[in-house]
Amino acid sequence: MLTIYNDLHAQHHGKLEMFRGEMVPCFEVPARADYVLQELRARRAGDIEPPDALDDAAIVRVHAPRYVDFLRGAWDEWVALDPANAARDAFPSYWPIRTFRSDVLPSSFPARMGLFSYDAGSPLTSGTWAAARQGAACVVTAARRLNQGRRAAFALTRPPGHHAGADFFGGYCFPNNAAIAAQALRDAGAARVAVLDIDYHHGNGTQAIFYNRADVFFASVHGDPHTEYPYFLGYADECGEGAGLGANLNLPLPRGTGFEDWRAALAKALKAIDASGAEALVVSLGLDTFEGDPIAGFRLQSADYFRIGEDIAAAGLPTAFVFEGGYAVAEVGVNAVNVLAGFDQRAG
Ligand code: SP5
Ligand code: ZN
Repeated sequence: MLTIYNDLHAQHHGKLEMFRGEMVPCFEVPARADYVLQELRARRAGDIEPPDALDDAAIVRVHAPRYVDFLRGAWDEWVALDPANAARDAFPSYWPIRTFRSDVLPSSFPARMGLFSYDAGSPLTSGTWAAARQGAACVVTAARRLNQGRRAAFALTRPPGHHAGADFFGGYCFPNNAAIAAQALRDAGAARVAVLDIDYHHGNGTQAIFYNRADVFFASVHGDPHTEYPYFLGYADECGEGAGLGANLNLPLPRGTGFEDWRAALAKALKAIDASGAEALVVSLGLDTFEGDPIAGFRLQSADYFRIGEDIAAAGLPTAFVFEGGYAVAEVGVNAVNVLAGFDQRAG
């Protein structure tokens, strides 16, 4: 498996996140990607390359220009509020929910933090934009390698992306890497693309970005949002709308689900992807389905991840894997590389 590695990922380094009224150490840490890189190297799992230079136009294909402008300047605006802010990460405090206006772009930075976000658990740090932009470069490069004839590529990047919408961050995500990859594949000529999201948490951002489009099929296996983050999207009755009706499949599973039931849901998702006529596949590869994950509730074991890779390879599509969640830091490398190894073994 070819890996496109985000060499700038550690510039995004949240210290704390809000949890039940207090600030706790951030779960989404640079060591996550370091463990995956170490495991790729130890198992000689293929070439590891930096991304090609990015044209920011690839980001604006799925994100609102005013949101991208906001992300680009956010850290400097945060520090301009108070020089002491340089020592702490930026968080939103005010959100324009129902009955408020979101068409007006306030000049206040705290107001724009809320306009462009949906939770208080996603610290924005001094290097968030540098890391996130390089992540977009990684997924665009991975898409390009598929177009050049590769069967698969793995974008090893953080921050993750699947919770980020066209104009909001949240869930540790800023740009939506999987959506950028899917759009890049479309723009390079694939008539239809599928996104398979196997992170524990529903990929609300990816779903929302493509919800009214027929050309990108979205399928997700995740914790039931009645009890699991992100709570407000990811239900089974969300099937797409307008031209996109029928191009969205949510397969929520109860907290505590083990591999047998999880794998049956994966089979349903892959069957629907096959029926969608997709010519390429983007996998939002979250490893927080692992039984040891500190913030999630499924019970997958490390060996199960080989089977996942094999099942995905059997779909027979050019495949871009994009690293998403997975917070059992010491095991995330083994689990991620097991998926890739299972894929490579089956794909031959
Ligand atoms: C990409 C991704 O996986 N984002 C997940 C964001 C989850 N944010 C909410 C975290 C809730 C933390 N719950 C802690 C439970 C500790 N026992
Ligand atoms: Zn997750």
